[in-house]
Amino acid sequence: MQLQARMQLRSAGPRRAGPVPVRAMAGSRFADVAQAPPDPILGVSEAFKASTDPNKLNLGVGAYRDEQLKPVVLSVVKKAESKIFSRNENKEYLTIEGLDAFRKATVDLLLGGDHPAIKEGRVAVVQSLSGTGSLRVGAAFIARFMKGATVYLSNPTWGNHRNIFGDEGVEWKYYRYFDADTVGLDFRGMVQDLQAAPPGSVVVLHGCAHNPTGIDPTKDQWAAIADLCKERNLMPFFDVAYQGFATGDLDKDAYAPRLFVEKGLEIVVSQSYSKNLGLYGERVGALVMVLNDKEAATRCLSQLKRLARALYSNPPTHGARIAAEVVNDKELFEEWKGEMRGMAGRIERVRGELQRSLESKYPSKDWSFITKQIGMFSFTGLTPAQVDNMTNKHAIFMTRDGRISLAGLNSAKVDYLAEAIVDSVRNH
Ligand code: KET
Repeated sequence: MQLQARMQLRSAGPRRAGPVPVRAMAGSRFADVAQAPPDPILGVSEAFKASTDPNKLNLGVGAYRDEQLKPVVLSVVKKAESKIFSRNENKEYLTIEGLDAFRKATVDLLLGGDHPAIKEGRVAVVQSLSGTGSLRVGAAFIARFMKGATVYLSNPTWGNHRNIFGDEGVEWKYYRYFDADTVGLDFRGMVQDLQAAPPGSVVVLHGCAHNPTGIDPTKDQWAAIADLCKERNLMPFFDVAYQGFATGDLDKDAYAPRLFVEKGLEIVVSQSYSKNLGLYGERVGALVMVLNDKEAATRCLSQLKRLARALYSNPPTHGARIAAEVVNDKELFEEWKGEMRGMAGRIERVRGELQRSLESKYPSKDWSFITKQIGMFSFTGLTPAQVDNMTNKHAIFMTRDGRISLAGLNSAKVDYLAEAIVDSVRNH
């Protein structure tokens, strides 16, 4: 519109004398928005930051620390970054599905290189925003293409699973998983619940190092779960956030998803590089669908892209370049395996130290569960009241379900932690 014409339009209304009175706002239009509760895991980090206690210890979030309790940037990551920087690459958008070198690397890591499913083109993969973003894309896919399906989550599970599926409007239910009496897997309960699940349901399985319990099915149990999924036509959705942290070996930790594929099952997998490459803040991960049919994989990929486009358009470059560089380079890959063993080994060592310290301070109680559990966490069985005592009296920050991250513990703090646990168990 011409400027003159616009000015005429503007001056067409009745003329006001003086400035337009502005009425004071009564309050915000959002005054009725309720306060959301702090996140059960990341909220613990916030509380830890706010604490001024000199003895404070953060055993909340699952993030690896060294013996000085400092965050770690892996040596392979630094090497990969210097290679990346020397290439002087641009910051253009990636494609919606992400960096091709990363997509290849991530499927290789999951299935083992040269897997027939890769050669046969029946794997759909989108690089996404770490484990959480990948799970969310998977949840959006379920909401759109598996309408009415119920998602079964282990009881207990990582707290954010409920939000991720719930926020997509996907109905979720628990299947039994943890047996507090044996501090082991309630395999019978798990099988019964999955047998009762309607065909076409989705079963979320932790690929390895179950969070928060640290209890994984045995190889035989995995085989039985796979057979059950086949018989009952359940879709396995693996959350692989700790590959390398269960045994210290990246291949061994991919046992379950590889077994399911070998048995001819179609699987969906979310992968995260937060923990095993220490790329927490870079948000590197993938949503992978290993299917039995190439055309279906092509069409599913097109729909995953459609979903990702509306959620975040396309994924970030830097972390994907790092992961691709490490996995695709033979030398760096070998070095990473060594660093992985180092991280897993340090956690295993403090696990043993904690158990021994507890045994010496409170010998009448059985503490052997601590070294039976695997991965980053120990599920201590502390009640919410006992956890409150741990935090309020001893400045040990942990989640209220009784989980402690052993990745945040060092030898120097083992006795301090053990004393706090004994005090909490005895007196609360
Ligand atoms: N799955 C599981 C089982 C998991 O424990 C986490 C993170 C994720 C997925 C997602 O991580 P991402 O950084 O989005 O790739 N767990 C730790 C951190 C968190 O809660 O966000 C934790 O349990 O402490």
